[in-house]
Amino acid sequence: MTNPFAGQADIPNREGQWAQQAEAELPTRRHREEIDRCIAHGLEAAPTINDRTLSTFARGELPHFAGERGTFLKAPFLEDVNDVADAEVAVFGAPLDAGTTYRPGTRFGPMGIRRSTNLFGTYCYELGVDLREQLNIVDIGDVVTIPANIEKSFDQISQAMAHVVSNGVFPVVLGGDHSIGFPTVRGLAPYLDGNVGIIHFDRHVDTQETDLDERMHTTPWFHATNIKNAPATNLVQIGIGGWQAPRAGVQVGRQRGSTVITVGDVERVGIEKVAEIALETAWKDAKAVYLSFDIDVIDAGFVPGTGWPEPGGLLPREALNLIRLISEPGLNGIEVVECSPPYDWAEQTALMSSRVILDSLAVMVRAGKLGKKPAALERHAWGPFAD
Ligand SMILES: [Mn+2]
Repeated sequence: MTNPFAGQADIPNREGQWAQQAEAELPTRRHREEIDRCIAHGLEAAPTINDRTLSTFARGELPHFAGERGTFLKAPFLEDVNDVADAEVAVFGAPLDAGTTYRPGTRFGPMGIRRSTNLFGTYCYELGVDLREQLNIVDIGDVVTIPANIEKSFDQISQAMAHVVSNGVFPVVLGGDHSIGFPTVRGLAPYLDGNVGIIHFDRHVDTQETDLDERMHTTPWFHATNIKNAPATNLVQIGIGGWQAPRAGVQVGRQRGSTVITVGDVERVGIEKVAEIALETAWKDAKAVYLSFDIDVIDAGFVPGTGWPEPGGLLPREALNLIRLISEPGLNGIEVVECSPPYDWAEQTALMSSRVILDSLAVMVRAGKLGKKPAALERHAWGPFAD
């Protein structure tokens, strides 16, 4: 059918038409170089990713919610992740909110957590530790996640985690919603010569099989504890309670024998006793312990910027003291999840998220569990523009 308005309705010298043609004249060489560099420095994507121009770690333009170059605690940024073995601790972001079932926004979590650390120095008075002096820590940027596909995002996160731990480096993961708890443990577990215990701080048990027909942020421990060397009997969950504990998840915990400690338990027996139980449970016949800290375990009044705020949680002091106690014997990895900057009015949720990581690392340094590898200062300079 011919358009009766053809040739009449058009605008003389239409810019839209000019631009449509002009794009064909623009070069693409730099973009192709960028893709090559992303893959060289950020590794090829997981096998399930069809678009082979994507990498595992974000090093270029995409995705736009990842890859900001400000680093955690202004630690050195490691451009080429193939060199990660030079470091003792590698921080990376898993910017994902495809697993949220209420408030989204955790895809901005890594960015928000890193930015919050601009407030902190590298020295902690009462712990007597200076991380800049004592710890070889680098930031290796963010994982390329696929917002429309949670399973592909999981594959990317597992691949990133596997890269770090297979190089003998201690992983610190900036979430991301709590669905990442499954792919992080899946990436870590194969590299351990024994069982891994999980110390899980949360208001929610997160042990149901699916939520809204998918593996969401309410489900990581169902799937993680299906991994052969990550048994539920080594899963200890601290701070559980309130009105958001789906009964399906409670049933799974009962069947599999996970250990649940409520906020009431913490109040009744005190943090020393709770830490003792947590360590005993997580380390029982295990070779490694992973810390998964959902920031919503802290009372919602202190951490508004989170996906599922639940009033009545731990006080910040209680949470930090627990972190210090459970970190003392040494951990094998840390993740902090559910920090959602769009809901974080005054950045206090991000600040609490970074404090959990900083206090845990500092205690491990003080106890001699970390800080064994000298900092490669010649190669990776500290500072805001380190590159
Ligand atoms: Mn939670």
